[in-house]
Parts: sequence; structure tokens; C-alpha cells
Amino acid sequence: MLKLISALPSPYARKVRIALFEKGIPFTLITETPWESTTQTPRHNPLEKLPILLTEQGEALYESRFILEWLETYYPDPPLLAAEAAPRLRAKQVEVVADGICDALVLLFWESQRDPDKQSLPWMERQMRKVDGGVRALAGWVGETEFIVGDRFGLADIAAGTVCRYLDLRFPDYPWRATHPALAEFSNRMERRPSFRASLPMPQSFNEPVV
Ligand SMILES: N[C@@H](CCC(=O)N[C@@H](CS)C(=O)NCC(=O)O)C(=O)O
Repeated sequence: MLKLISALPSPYARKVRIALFEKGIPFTLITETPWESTTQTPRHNPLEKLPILLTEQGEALYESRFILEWLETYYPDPPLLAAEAAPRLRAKQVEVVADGICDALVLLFWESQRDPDKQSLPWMERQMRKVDGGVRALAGWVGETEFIVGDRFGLADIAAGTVCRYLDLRFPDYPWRATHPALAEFSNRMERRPSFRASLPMPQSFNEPVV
């Protein structure tokens, strides 16, 4: 059986969990804290990050985008990407923006954990601009239709949906729901799906200081 090394709050790992669920692929979930000295992530990924998917052949796949590509290749049903070029590329573009927002949010989160006198305001503002711009772009792609691309659930919905909930979890004061009500409605709709409900992100405590 496939094994997924994951963390409870990770929006990147959640993308993979949702894809596995939607495709009906059984897997064992291993919850890790990648920041702790006991983490097994460096054994499998030279970049020391999760998610990591361990295949039945013992291969370790990492980087959420690559894992999703691998799943789409070897478990094509149901597809999460359209066969046609234009909707396929649009979904990938949405994923690029969603991942970019998450990258900026992660940097912001760690900066906010530093001593207040060591925090860099210009750095935090720079990341915040990326979040604002990215969220605006996502909101522009969410329309009146149920899904972001075409008439079926897919990669774009996973990517945008996971970043929305991560915002709620880590930045509850960030007013994206008021600024972008259609995006908020999209997020609510996604969170009702069984795959989203089964992977609700949660804070995870760690015992060692993050360096
Ligand atoms: N671009 C990567 C990002 C993964 C990532 O940043 N994972 C975090 C957990 S949310 C991690 O493992 N961080 C440990 C580290 O950066 O050393 C992906 O999409 O998989």
C-alpha cells in the first residue's frame, strides 16, 4: 500500500491527501513533524520536506506538484486534469498561484514566530503582498460555476481550496472572506466534499525549537 508522510496543518500534504481520496487510492497516513530531529523526512527527500509519497516499490516521491502528476499518470481515474491543453494548463496555473500563496504564508508564519524585535516588517509586508495578489488572482478565477475549470472537480479546486482553508487556520484575522465573497463561497463548497472533510488541517505541536 502507498504511504504518505504528511503533517496535520500542511496545505501541500493536504493536496495529496485529497487527490488520493478522490481517486479512491488506499494509503497509510504517517503524520510527522518535519522540524524535529527525529523526523524521517531527510531519509527520503534531500530537501527535507513533506509531503512524501512512498510507493509499494519503495520509491520516495516528493514535492506535492510532482506527486500529483505521478498520481495522475499512474492512477488516471477519475481524472483531476482535463485531457485538452487549455483547461489542463489553466488548472496548473491555478496550482502555481495557490502554492505561491502557501509559500508566502509559511514564510510569514515563521517570521511571526520569531522574537518581535527580530521580525522584519518589510519582509513580512513583501510576503503579504504576494498573499494579497495571489488571493486576488484566485478570486478572479472562481466564477459562478461549481468548479474553477470546466464542469468537473479537479486539480485547480484542490489547490485553491486547500490554500483558502490554510488561511483560515493560520491567519484567522486576514479578511479574505469579506474581500472575496465568491472565493469564500467556493471554499465552503469544497470543504463539504468528503475528501476535504477527511483531511481538515489542524495545528500540530512540536517539542523542539525551529531553527
Ligand atoms: N513545495 C513543497 C513545499 C513543501 C513544504 O514546504 N513542506 C513543509 C511542511 S508544510 C516542510 O516539510 N518544511 C520543512 C522544511 O522546509 O525544512 C511542496 O509543494 O511539496
